[in-house]
Amino acid sequence: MQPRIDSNLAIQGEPDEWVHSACLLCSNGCGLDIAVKDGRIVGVRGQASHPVNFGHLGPKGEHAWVANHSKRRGTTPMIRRRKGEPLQPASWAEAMDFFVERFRDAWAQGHNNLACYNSGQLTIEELYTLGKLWRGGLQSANIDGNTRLCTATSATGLMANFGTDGPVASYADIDQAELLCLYGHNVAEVQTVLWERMLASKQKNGGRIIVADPRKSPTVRQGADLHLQLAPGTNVALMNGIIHLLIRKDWIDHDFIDEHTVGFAEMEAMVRDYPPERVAKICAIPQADLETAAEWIGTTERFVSTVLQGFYQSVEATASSSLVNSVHLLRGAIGKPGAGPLLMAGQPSAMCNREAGAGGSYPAYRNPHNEAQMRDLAALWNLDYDHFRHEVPVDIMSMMEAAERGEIEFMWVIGTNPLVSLPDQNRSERIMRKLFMVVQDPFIDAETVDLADIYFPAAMWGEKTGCITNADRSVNLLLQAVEPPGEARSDFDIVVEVARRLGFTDRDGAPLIPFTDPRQAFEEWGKVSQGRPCDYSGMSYELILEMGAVRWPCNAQHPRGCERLYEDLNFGTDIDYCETYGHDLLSGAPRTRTDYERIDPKGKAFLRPVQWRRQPNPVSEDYPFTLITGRVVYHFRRDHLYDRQREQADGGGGSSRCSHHGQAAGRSAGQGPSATRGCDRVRCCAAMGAGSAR
Ligand SMILES: Nc1nc2c(c(=O)[nH]1)N[C@H]1C(S)=C(S)[C@@H](COP(=O)(O)OP(=O)(O)OC[C@H]3O[C@@H](n4cnc5c(=O)[nH]c(N)nc54)[C@H](O)[C@@H]3O)O[C@H]1N2
Ligand SMILES: Nc1nc2c(c(=O)[nH]1)N[C@H]1C(S)=C(S)[C@@H](COP(=O)(O)OP(=O)(O)OC[C@H]3O[C@@H](n4cnc5c(=O)[nH]c(N)nc54)[C@H](O)[C@@H]3O)O[C@H]1N2
Ligand code: SF4
Ligand SMILES: [Mo]
Repeated sequence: MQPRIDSNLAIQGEPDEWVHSACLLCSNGCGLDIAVKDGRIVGVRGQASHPVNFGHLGPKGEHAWVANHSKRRGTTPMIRRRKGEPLQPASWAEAMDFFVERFRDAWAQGHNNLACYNSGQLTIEELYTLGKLWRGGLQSANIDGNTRLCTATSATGLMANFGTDGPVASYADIDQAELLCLYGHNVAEVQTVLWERMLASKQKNGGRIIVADPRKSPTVRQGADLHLQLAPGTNVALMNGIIHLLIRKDWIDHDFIDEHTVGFAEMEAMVRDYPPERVAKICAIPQADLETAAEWIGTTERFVSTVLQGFYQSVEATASSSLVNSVHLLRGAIGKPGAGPLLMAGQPSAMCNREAGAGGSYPAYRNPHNEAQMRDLAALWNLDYDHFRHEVPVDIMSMMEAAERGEIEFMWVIGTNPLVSLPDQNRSERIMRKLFMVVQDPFIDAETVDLADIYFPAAMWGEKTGCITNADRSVNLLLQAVEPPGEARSDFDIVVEVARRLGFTDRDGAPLIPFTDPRQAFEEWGKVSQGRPCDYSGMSYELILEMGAVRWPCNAQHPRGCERLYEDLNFGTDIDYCETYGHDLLSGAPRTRTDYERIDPKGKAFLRPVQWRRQPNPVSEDYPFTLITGRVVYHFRRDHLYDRQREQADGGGGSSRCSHHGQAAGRSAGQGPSATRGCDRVRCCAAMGAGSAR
């Protein structure tokens, strides 16, 4: 992709300062600089040398900063002393006292009476600190991230084959690939800059693109050479059909399979049931399309497969995603330039959520069932192992069920909007209304704030410093550019303050959270992650600033980061290294260490065969539609744009101009809250790969 500096500036002339940062609106992590004038953010420009985006920005990256100026920003803490009363402004001291009082009350009923639900929107410093507070201080497993709704499958799918989480290939492989397979990934709308990079690769390499999606999405329309327009819910059948053909045509790498995998005989036996005639019927696609897909995959050396919500948010999510990994293993197309699976993240810091241990995993992909790994963590945190409670992670849906049964009373929500995004909104609302809710969000009008008993106003992007890891393991550093509005404070500062007030200490009585600024937290995280797959021990803020972004692992062996995992073909499956002992893909039953001992592949990868099952609720006369996921490129909240317009009317804003075509920014009304359009410039972007205006 050729460098090009996209920008959106609301002032004439130069700002006072350009501050190094990255876009925080999707997992692509495009590098940009924030323009600051008179202490306010007035625009952004892409970083031409950034290894992710080479200066390109999509519509969201260019326009997101407008939201910082929203009139709906929370500027003071609020508390609701009794249910039914309105939220009242409070000082930080008052709000913190109230927090600690109610936290302790709830804690008196047991450590599992509290829950923390956080986010793939926070920095790794924040997530690490929060995870340490919860897992090391309160020692509760009731902590999860909204990543659970998003790309948890990416983690489980990777663990199923490779023993640990960790996206395998990187964007550098996309540049070199001759074939890109996009499984349930509408990249043209959701990661517009990655799409430009894919199209550039296709052009340079004379490559091809296969898209598996029930819809003729913008990705299909703009770039697919083959569209597998499968019926929703048939991903497993599709993958089994592809694997069937790869084996039947002998497009597989026998030496690689023998030396580096286990499970081939079972895989071969299972996919015999998936001849193309049958699979074409199940998936409702032409048999010739399936055969073409298998042939391209079977005869192209350098190919990368991406996977996103069309697989993760469909039935049999882990199984179908794992089968994509298996295709790469069968072809020996992994761990070398231009070849590998890239199970995508979606949210900007879903990766950090998984790495740091604030979601459904322990810090640095540690296995809570492995005593040595837990001893190691206790030692790093200077906790007494004999009293270090490390229970099996609990997911948010299980926490909601526990809350429904009255077993959880206190919930701390940070950087997510569960009233809108959790499944079954009515039930979720009913449950959350019963709880003591702490909601920490930059926006006072985030729906979940309505349910808050305490509202903490959070600083947001541009107003705090910290690192964010993108979908291909590239770690960005986002520097603070401006002060947060009013009394808003960073999530980092809030979590540190909570830990101090709750008095969490290590085994020597020293504060459990000994640091007070993000850099110190980053350094501690470097030590805690050392020796694990997501090893940050060789990384520093300085290195990230120098390189633009650094891919983990970054350590003595890879002092400037690592382009792709498993180049040595040693996978993370060894019994003492793996993140999980796994589970049965059909029944979900977990495997114990004893089960694993019998199958320990000691660094070989698993091939995990799995049968396709008819989805549990197929269409019927009474229920004639299947609803599926489908994002749109224009993704702004109406009121933020409204505020901007008002600001311009007030004379505070200046004008926003298209950096390519000089068009003035506009706003289309009446498209509903999440479909307002940023500017006509977006249309120009769309023509270049940012999806099409609807
Ligand atoms: N503009 C914009 N960008 C975003 C976001 C946003 O909200 N707006 N959100 C960010 C986040 S958090 C995420 S997770 C990513 C999501 O990024 P994507 O996963 O790419 O986006 P989706 O539109 O959710 O789903 C992708 C495609 O899956 C298809 N699909 C549905 N069911 C099936 C199925 O059964 N099989 C197959 N093969 N495909 C199916 C849909 O038709 C859709 O085109 O986007 C990120 N980027
Ligand atoms: N029906 C349906 N439901 C879905 C999906 C779907 O496709 N369809 N997709 C699922 C997916 S993939 C995802 S990722 C989830 C997303 O679900 P949510 O996590 O609810 O998504 P967001 O709207 O991004 O909410 C993020 C919140 O964090 C706040 N925030 C932003 N920056 C900061 C910060 O620095 N600090 C703090 N404290 N807060 C901050 C924002 O103001 C916002 O309120 O939804 C899931 N639910
Ligand atoms: S592709 Fe993602 S990270 Fe890049 S500018 Fe767009 S929203 Fe931001
Ligand atoms: Mo997501």
